[in-house]
Amino acid sequence: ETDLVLTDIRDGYRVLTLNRPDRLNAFNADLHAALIAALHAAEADTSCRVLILTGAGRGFCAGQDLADVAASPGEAPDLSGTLARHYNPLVRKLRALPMPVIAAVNGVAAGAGANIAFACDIVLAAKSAKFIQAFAKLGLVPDSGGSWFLPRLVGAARARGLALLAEPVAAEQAEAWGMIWRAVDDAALLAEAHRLAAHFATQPTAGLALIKQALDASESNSLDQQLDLECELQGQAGRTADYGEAVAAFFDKRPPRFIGR
Ligand code: T3D
Repeated sequence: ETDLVLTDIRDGYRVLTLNRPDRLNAFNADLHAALIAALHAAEADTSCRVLILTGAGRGFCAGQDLADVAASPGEAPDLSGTLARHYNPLVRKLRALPMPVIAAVNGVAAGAGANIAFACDIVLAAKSAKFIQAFAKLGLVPDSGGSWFLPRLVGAARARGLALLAEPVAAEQAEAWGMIWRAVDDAALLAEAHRLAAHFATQPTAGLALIKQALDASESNSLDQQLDLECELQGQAGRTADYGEAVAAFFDKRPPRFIGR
């Protein structure tokens, strides 16, 4: 059987490729299990300081595999169970990983597939890629964090339009709306993702992980709480070897050599 998630180990980072191309990399339980295992393996590898998440074939991810639902007609599907067992732990893991995660959206990202991209730290998309909040068309609710990410990324008016109309948004529109970091030419997508990953792999990883934490917490903190959190996180950042190295390199007038801790 083919690997549902391909792992390509590079110098300082890993590329994880969702690999069910004939279904546009739609999620079934096996793909979920393979992806979460690949994320745990990446986290356990201390030499891995960045992840790229992309899709095999012409799609990034078409969300939930609807064939799974069609397979048991007449039976009420336990969607809460699927979210609780699979999608929610996946989104939580992506947010909590102590390293930058780059989504390289190579083609259509629909339903949970779109929202899993938004859970990543930097979203690059091929210009031919589209983002679709497909849920409304199925009578479902944006999940995998979609109802949380959308208003924060694009504002209330656009979030409502996207969620209720379920119309595709092209990559360049997504960039213009601030939904993603950048839309790039199709042929340049992977090269750009590798360039960014190679850059991050030389950066102060522990500090980057603290930045992720600070930005996530800011979504629900008051300014007062956030100032306290910045105090605490900056204390931790200041104790990393990389901060010492950055200051030493500054005065030596040389580029820093970060070890990620
Ligand atoms: O279950 C729960 O717990 C709830 C969780 C829900 C999370 C969700 O993600 S709900 C949203 C589910 N996803 C969708 O509704 C998207 C369905 N797919 C589409 O609308 C279209 O496929 C796309 C717009 C994504 C792409 O369109 P197009 O024309 O480029 O490709 P296609 O021909 O529709 O798809 C190619 C093949 O992939 C096709 O198979 P075939 O005919 O070649 O054998 C198609 O059936 C298959 N495919 C695409 N998406 C899915 C899928 N198969 C199963 N599940 C899919 N989601």
